[in-house]
Amino acid sequence: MQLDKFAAPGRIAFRDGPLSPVAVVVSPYGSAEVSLYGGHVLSYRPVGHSPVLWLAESAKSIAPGKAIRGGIPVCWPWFGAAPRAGLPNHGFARTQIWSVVSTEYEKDTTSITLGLVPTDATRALWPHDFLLQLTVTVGPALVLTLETENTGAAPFAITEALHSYFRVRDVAGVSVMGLDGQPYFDKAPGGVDSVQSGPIAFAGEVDRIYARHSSAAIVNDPGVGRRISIEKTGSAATVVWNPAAGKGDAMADMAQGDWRRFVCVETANAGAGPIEVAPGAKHAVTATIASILLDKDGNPIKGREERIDVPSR
Ligand code: TA6
Repeated sequence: MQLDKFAAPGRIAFRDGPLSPVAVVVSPYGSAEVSLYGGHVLSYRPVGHSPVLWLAESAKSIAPGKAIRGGIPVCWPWFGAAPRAGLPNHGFARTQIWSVVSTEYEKDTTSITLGLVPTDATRALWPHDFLLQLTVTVGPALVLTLETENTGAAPFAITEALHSYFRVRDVAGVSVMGLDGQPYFDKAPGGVDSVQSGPIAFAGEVDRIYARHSSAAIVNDPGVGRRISIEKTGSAATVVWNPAAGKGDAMADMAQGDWRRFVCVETANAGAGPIEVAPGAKHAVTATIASILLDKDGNPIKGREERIDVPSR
């Protein structure tokens, strides 16, 4: 693919990645990297903050067909276990090469839109015509919009997630707020229905689908001294995951102890009925991710966004 026409000095560049080019997206407020392999956000760093996303070392030498561990995998057209045997967990979007549709920048924001369309390989897995587009915008926050369009003649149904891995100092000290009182399905003990009481803590494996949670969640990380807020639209569910030592240390694409370094808070449509997309119709889900620094008493430091000078029009 000819990428030069999508580059803009100081705002959008492309570097080589292990399986595809990686877009480097820069705005006055921060930067992000997006791999065309998987339409996968690898990193996000607001100016003056430490990295917001956790990414495994194994991402540097990812093998074709394998999903990158960390960052923001796109789980689509299904979340979790495959609808029939032999199909990949979390769908196929995260292991396909996407193309660049467009890039643009304004004074405060820089965006890239990637697209995925059917191939013989995707039709063998899921026999539908679609246009899937991911727009990543770096501004005062990181905004991801995943838009599904049914370009075929028959309806189809999807589940999906922006499977965000947030980087934390030590998961043991982290809590996730905003889900108090929400019913959830707990996969960790083998599939139990429960109700959240207070913030989510990570004393062991957590693998939960909050299937009726369409509002914001906050990752509170006193270790780093910040909160990460995740606001969303078009998402009926939030998934929260950390594998803890037992499963985490057994995962081939993570180093020992890596499980301590992240929590996944996923903007999803999963766990309840799937989203039906009629021929010609579109469905969009948006996640807005912001990093908020805390003072020594744990209170948000307001009005402390830092900026850098970048080329403007
Ligand atoms: O979102 C949580 C989850 O579905 C967990 O059950 C866990 O398996 C995780 O995703 C990672 O899945 P992956 O296919 O990337 O290994």
